[in-house]
Amino acid sequence: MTLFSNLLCLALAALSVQAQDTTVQVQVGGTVNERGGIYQFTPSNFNANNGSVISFEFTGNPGNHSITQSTFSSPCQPLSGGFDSGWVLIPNGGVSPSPVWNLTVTDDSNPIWFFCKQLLPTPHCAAGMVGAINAPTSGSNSFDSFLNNAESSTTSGQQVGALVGQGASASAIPGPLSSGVTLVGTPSATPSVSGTSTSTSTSGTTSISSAAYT
Ligand SMILES: *[C@@H]1O[C@H](CO)[C@@H](O)[C@H](O)[C@H]1NC(C)=O
Ligand SMILES: *[C@@H]1O[C@H](CO)[C@@H](O)[C@H](O)[C@H]1NC(C)=O
Ligand SMILES: *[C@@H]1O[C@H](CO)[C@@H](O)[C@H](O)[C@H]1NC(C)=O
Ligand SMILES: [Cu+2]
Repeated sequence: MTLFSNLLCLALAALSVQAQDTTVQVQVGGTVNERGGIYQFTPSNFNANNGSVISFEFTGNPGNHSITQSTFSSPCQPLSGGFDSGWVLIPNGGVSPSPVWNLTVTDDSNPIWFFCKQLLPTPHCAAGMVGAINAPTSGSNSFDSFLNNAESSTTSGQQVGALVGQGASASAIPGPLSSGVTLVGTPSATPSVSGTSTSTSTSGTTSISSAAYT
């Protein structure tokens, strides 16, 4: 190898190391006129290496959404011991800056499935508000199959989860919770061991003028 190609190899190695810790920005919720409408994560199907941060931005307004871990076979049921952001209400017109929830991938060897557990005014999961990290690109457990499962779901669970999930974890609740933003069902710091968490703690005391999320 020449000196030049050695240097090139070193530079490429440095680049590929850097590429392992990426940030993926995902918009939570949309608007009526957007392709896909209100009930969506954008992007909803992507890959992220171990150590990558998924930055969920609560931009959809008005919106009252969650990022809640589920499983391939039960897309609209919170996974016991799974991650959960809680419901974050964004008033009509949005807020600046939008609240963000940072989720770090801690195991990229298995797919990570998630959904929005909001039921108002209609279950968002069955409306297609689901997402996947590191899902197979094809086959019986691809993202498209997961989405189909979600869209034919007749029930949607609402258990409160934790910051720490399976294969991905957050170290903080969504923030900032500026004026007009409300967080309901604050996730616990550690995973729950049973599937039926009884935690109903809430935080965020600011109220908004519109009573319900339409
Ligand atoms: C992923 O990274 C975490 C630290 O963020 C580390 O604890 C874990 O062992 C890593 N897992 C793999 C499979 O590399
Ligand atoms: C999310 O991560 C970004 C980049 O590190 C940081 O600036 C921001 O404060 C984090 N937000 C929360 C709520 O943890
Ligand atoms: C947001 O959704 C949660 C869960 O459905 C609900 O408890 C809360 O009242 C909603 N917030 C508003 C302002 O509608
Ligand atoms: Cu939603």
